[in-house]
Amino acid sequence: MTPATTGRPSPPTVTATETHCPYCSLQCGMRLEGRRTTTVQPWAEFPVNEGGLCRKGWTATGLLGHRERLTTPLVRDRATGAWSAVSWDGALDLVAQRLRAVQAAHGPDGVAVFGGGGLTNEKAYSLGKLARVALGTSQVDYNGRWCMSSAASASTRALGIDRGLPFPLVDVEHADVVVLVGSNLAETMPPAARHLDRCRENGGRVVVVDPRRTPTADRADLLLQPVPGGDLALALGVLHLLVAGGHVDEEYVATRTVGWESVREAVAAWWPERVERVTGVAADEVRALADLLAAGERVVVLTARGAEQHAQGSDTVLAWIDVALALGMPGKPYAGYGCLTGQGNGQGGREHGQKADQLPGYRLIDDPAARAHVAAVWGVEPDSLPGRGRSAYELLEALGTEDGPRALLVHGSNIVVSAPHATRVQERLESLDLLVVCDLVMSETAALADVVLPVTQWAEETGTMTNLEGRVVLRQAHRPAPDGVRSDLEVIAGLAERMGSPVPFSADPEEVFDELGRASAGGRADYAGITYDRIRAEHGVFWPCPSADHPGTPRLFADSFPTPDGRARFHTVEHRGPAEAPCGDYPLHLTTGRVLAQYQSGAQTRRVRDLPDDGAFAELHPLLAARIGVADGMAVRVTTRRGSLRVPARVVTTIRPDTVFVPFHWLGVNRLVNDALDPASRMPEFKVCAARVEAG
Ligand SMILES: Nc1nc2c(c(=O)[nH]1)N[C@H]1C(S)=C(S)[C@@H](COP(=O)(O)OP(=O)(O)OC[C@H]3O[C@@H](n4cnc5c(=O)[nH]c(N)nc54)[C@H](O)[C@@H]3O)O[C@H]1N2
Ligand SMILES: Nc1nc2c(c(=O)[nH]1)N[C@H]1C(S)=C(S)[C@@H](COP(=O)(O)OP(=O)(O)OC[C@H]3O[C@@H](n4cnc5c(=O)[nH]c(N)nc54)[C@H](O)[C@@H]3O)O[C@H]1N2
Ligand code: SF4
Ligand SMILES: [Mo]
Repeated sequence: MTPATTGRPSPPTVTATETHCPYCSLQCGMRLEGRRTTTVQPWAEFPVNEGGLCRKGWTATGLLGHRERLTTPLVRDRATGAWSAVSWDGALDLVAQRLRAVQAAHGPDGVAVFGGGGLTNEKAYSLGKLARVALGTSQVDYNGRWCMSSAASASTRALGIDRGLPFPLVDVEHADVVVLVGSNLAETMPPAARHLDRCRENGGRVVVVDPRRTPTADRADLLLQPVPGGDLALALGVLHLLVAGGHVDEEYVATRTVGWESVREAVAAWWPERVERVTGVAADEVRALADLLAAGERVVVLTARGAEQHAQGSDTVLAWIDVALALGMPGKPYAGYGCLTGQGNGQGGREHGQKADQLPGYRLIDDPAARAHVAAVWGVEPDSLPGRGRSAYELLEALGTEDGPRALLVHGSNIVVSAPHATRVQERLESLDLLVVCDLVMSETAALADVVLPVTQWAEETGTMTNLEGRVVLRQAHRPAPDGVRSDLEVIAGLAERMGSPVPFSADPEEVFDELGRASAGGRADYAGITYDRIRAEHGVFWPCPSADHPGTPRLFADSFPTPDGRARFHTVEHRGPAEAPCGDYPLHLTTGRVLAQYQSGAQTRRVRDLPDDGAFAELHPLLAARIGVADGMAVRVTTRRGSLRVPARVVTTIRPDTVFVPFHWLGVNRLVNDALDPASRMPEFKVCAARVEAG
């Protein structure tokens, strides 16, 4: 560059920013270039995705300068439905005044807060603090309850800790067998599939358990297609065969675990033919899976939403952890159990206090020592902190009821699209005295609000995310936010001040991260030794990382488990099956999930021009289609006990004939979905309910 000799002004310096994708838990590294027109470039050195991105990642800048971006606070007149633009001070004053009125009439718990697993750690932390310190409410929870909470609860009980993967993702390349139970990662985290492909190139085998033959299954060696909700029984059947064949690692079981004897007895009754009757997986296929596992030196078992989003989700995960433990895998190199978390910060979002029962550092809110530690960091009295609140769905169900909250603040969730039994949830939202939604765009939930506050998005702000490996990464601001937009941290700080918070709230992400580090110190998810500079220098830092000189912890469990006696726990669990069994009126299973080109409630990706948006559809098997007289592309009506939806049919041979699949990225299918909850995790049963399908 020689501007002096040409005499022309120098071109703008092209500085790339190393950052991470705004969507899923893989948190693929990417470089952003160009300020006004920002483009995505590969960041090949970032080890999780090595420069590879999925279609959503490549097109992520499509929402930055989008014409539907909200750029001013809006207030809705309930009588006319009309929106008016107001100033930030006007909007925040109004919200604070209305919140105070609700609390004066209904007490502190009259106000509730709903967060999201897509929020940065700094935001999740500040939101939990806003609830506990500035609002004094116990009523705070988040959409992660719908995501990995069953795996979180099972991992904590069995392994003493909840970190999605206990090893870096690349470790799967060296496994002999990888079992994916209910994950369609070729569509939900496509760059992760390269590690599985390399596992196979290295001689390893990949097994997929899914009622559909997905693109992930197409890349696998073995596909088992159980009926939705059959995964627990399948695990019991595998354990039965491992016992019968003498393949249990007795030494590992004796030295590193407790509770095996009662599992051994319980699985005696799960011979392969019984498993076939319950799950629809042929007895020989159950045997084939058990044989593969028995022969593997290094076995990795991974669960995702297919196995977890059930009223028995946490028991199902416990059963698959039993399989991994019986084989002696957790703690062995290139082996073990892991959960593929989902949202961008699905992991960190559940560690720093936006969950109803939790304080930062994965501490429990009813533990006196935890309360004392966090209260000291916050500068408040431990007794001033409220107790445990309602879980996400229970919170939504209680809104506007006799003893439920009357006002709700939403940050980072499009509830009316993504919550189960969505008609009821919408009714509850409409019954509130005040609904405030912070979002980038007018989501379906924001459209119901009284006040909408427009916030910055990923490339316009800095903050940390914790990916599915427990690796804390840094999303860095690349370009300025549009005028009129503020960050969630600024909104939270502004509200805290107006609510008379006894302590100040910082809106500077690095300052908040530093405080989060202190609040998490000594907790299970200890971030005390992590700094922005370290993250930049090290391609992320794995928690726990208690001090500046600690290297971080990429791999867990080598010597012991973080349980009181250092051993992992087997759990004896029973197969109950889905909360709604098929019957004469509703003879089929409805299951729901994702497609590659859309993300979650679709609020973001449906607005990205370069992503296909074909609307919802129902996948049905040709046998079912023929029975109801429907051809590919014709309309069908899917009906459950809660509602009905008209969508085009996609007739495919890849699904079980007794099962229908509808993606949830468009408003509608969640009106049909059951709100039965898992008793331990309070996760709803998104993955199965009884349904009927007719030509429509
Ligand atoms: N393209 C895309 N990618 C995403 C997301 C997105 O919205 N779109 N969201 C992100 C988030 S938050 C999450 S949580 C992850 C989810 O990632 P995944 O868990 O991979 O996604 P799902 O499509 O919900 O479910 C996976 C599979 O479970 C199968 N399934 C349904 N019922 C059952 C069952 O009873 N047993 C078994 N074994 N399988 C069953 C479905 O057929 C489906 O193929 O994806 C992340 N990545
Ligand atoms: N039927 C069915 N339903 C499901 C599932 C399923 O498999 N089947 N999966 C469930 C799962 S796993 C999940 S994770 C949920 C997800 O469902 P939602 O909670 O609805 O998730 P998103 O669509 O990601 O919603 C995020 C919202 O916040 C906005 N947003 C994005 N970033 C920010 C930010 O930084 N700050 C603020 N204030 N707003 C932001 C987005 O524009 C969007 O409107 O859906 C669940 N619902
Ligand atoms: S896999 Fe996930 S993190 Fe990676 S580019 Fe796609 S959506 Fe983004
Ligand atoms: Mo999720």
